[in-house]
Amino acid sequence: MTGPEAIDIGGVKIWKAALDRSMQERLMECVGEIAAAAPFFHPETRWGRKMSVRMTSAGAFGWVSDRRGYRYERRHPAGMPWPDMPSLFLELWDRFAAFPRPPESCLVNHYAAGARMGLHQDRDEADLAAPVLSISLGDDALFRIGTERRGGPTRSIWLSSGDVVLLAGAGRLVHHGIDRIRPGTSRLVPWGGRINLTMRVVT
Ligand code: MD6
Ligand code: FE
Repeated sequence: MTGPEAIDIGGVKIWKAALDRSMQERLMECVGEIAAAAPFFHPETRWGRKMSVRMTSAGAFGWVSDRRGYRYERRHPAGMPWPDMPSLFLELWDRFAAFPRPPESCLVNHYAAGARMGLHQDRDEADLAAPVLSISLGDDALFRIGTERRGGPTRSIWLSSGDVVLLAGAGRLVHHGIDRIRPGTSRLVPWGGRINLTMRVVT
């Protein structure tokens, strides 16, 4: 049961307002526990620039970036293993991604005012047939969706707290990014700003 019909933009499925406030609060409790065990950090790019988004992860693998480039790792940059994937995240995976393999990583992104994420493809995973599921929590964000080809036309849609996005099938490799958030549009996130959860099969 996924709830109301999904919007389809270039193969990307978007369920607006799919998660109610109490589910959003339960997800934020999970995020608080993950961040307590594996603190948010500002990854550095290969070129030595700090990303504006802060990140941490849960599950067997986490996404990291530093001077050596970006990749999945079994440990947080500070050395601890990533916290377990919360069972609530697995339930959402079954409900929206409906893919036979469970997610091995949940990347947790925090956007404070001014943070953004450039257009990119998610293609660091070994099995590109496995979908990527994304959950938005907190402040509204302007999500840009392009095409599989770099430099193709793009469309933008505002994502709000409780919206669910699925990159699967024809939409799995489209370029996408966050142009900006609208600070103060939600009070869900205790630190303010926006949290995005992305669950993936990595191996
Ligand atoms: C974000 N999302 O919403 C950035 N990736 O903050 C992503 O990069 C993303 O929404 C893969 C699948 C869905 C996504
Ligand atoms: Fe992405």
